[in-house]
Amino acid sequence: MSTVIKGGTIVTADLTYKADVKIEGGKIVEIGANLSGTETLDATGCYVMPGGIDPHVHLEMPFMGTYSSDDFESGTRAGLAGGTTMVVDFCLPGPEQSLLEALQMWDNKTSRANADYSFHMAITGWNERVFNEMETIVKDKGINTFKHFMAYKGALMVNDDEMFASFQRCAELGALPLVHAENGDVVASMTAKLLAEGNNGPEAHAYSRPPEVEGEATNRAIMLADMAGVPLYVVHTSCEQAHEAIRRARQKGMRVYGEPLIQHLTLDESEYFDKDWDHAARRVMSPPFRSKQHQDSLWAGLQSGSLSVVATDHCAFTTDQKRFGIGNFAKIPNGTGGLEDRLPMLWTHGVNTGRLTINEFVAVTSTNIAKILNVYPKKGAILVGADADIVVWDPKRSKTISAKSQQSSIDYNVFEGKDVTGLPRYTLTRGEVAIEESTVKTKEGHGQFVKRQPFQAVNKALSTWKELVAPRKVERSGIPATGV
Ligand code: DUC
Ligand code: ZN
Ligand code: ZN
Ligand code: ZN
Repeated sequence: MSTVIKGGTIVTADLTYKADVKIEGGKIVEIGANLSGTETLDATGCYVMPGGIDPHVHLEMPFMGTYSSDDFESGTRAGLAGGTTMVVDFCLPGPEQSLLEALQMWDNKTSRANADYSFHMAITGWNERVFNEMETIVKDKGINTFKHFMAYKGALMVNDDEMFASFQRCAELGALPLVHAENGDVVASMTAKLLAEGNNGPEAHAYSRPPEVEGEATNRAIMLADMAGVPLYVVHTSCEQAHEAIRRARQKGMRVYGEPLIQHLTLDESEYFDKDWDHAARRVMSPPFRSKQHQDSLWAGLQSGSLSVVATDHCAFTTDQKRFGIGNFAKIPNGTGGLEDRLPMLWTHGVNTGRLTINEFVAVTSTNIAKILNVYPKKGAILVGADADIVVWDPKRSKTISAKSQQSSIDYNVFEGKDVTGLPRYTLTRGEVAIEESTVKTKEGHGQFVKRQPFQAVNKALSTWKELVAPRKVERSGIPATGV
C-alpha cells in the first residue's frame, strides 16, 4: 500500500519545486517526477508542505481551578483540520509531585490523540529529587526541554535561584530551558492594587501585566541563561520590550529563540475595551493582547529572523469557565484557542499580505520548530525518510472562521468572523489522510509520543561567564585588623 501526492509544488523552509511525493509505511520514500502508487492524492494548484508543528499547547490542563476544555482528542483534531500534525504539550508537576509521577499522569491523557505529540516538562519547584529526575526525563523519557514560569506567583512560579539552578542543570544535560517571561511579583502587586481600586473587569487583566513586566523578565531570563551557559527559548513573546532583549542577545551570539503567537500577531488590545464582558474575558490570556506597535515589532521579528517560530499557546476555556472571573478578573482562567486557525491566519496575514515568503511560512510554522526542539528531520521536513506529516495546502480555498464549524470543543472562537484564504486540501499524519477539505477522517489513538533526544555539546550559549568570574583565589599578606 502506497500513496502518491501528485502534481503539487513542494515548499520547504528553503526550496520551492514541482515534484510528486510517495509515501509508504507512514514515511516519505521517494520524491520525484511521475511517481505512481496504490492511492493518488491530487495536489494540482497546491503547495505540499511539512505539516505544522505547534510547540506550545495546553490540552486538558489543570489550571486556575478548572481544566482547559480541549483534550488530546479534540485538540489534535483541531490541529489537523488546520494543517498542524504535531503538538507539544506541557507536563506540569503539582506542588511536591515528582516529575515522573506527573509525566505518568500526562501520558494517561493521550490515548485518544489523533496526531503525534511530545511534552515539555515544567520545573515548578526545586529540590534534590527534581535535580536527579531531570536526568531520567532527558535520557530515558525523550524530553529535552524544561519550562519555567516566571509568573503565576503561589502556583507555578519559580524564583530566580530555582530557575538558575535548573538552567545550569539543563546545560549539563544538553536540554533547552523555556521561560514564560513575566515578572510574577510585579503582576501580583499590580493585580492587588487594581482590585483594591475597584478595577475588576477583564480589561484590568491587561493593565496588570504591561509590556514592561514581560521585557524585564525576558531580559532577566536571558542573562541567567547566559551565566548558566545554556540557550533559551522564550514562549509567547508578545511585545517590543521582550523582542528587543531577544534581538540584543542574538546579536551578541547567544542562541535565544522567541515565539510569538498567532493571536498576538493578529489581535490587539482593543479586544478588551468597549466590548461586553464575555467578549473581553474570552480573550484574557497571559501575556495579554498588545497595541498595534507591538504587533508590528513581532512581524518585523519574523521577517528578519530575530523571532523564530509561531505558536498558539492553545489553552481553550468555555464561556462558562471564563465566567468564574465575574467580579474579579484575576479568576478568569487565562487562555485562548488557536490550534485550528494558526496556519490559515498566518498565511492570510503573513503570506497573502507579502510580509512572509512561503518558505518563511514553512520555517516558522514547522521546520524551525523541529530543529529547535531536536526532532528534525523526522518532523518538519519533506525529505526521504521523514515522517509523512504533510499538508497539501490550497492557497485559493477560503472560509470565514466560526465557532459553529470548528473542531475545538469550546463555544466561541477569538477569530470569529475573520476571512482566511489558504487552507488544507489534505492533511496527512504519518501517511494517513486525516483531513480532506472539510471532511474530517481523523482516527482516535493514531497519535504517538515523539521522543526528542538531548542536544550535543555544541548546545552552549556563547557565554564568557566562566572566564570572567571563575573564582581566582587571592593570596594576601597584611590583612588589616578590624577597627573595633
Ligand atoms: N498563559 C495563558 O494564557 N494560558 C496558559 C498559561 C499561560 O501562560
Ligand atoms: Zn505561558
Ligand atoms: Zn502556555
Ligand atoms: Zn493510524
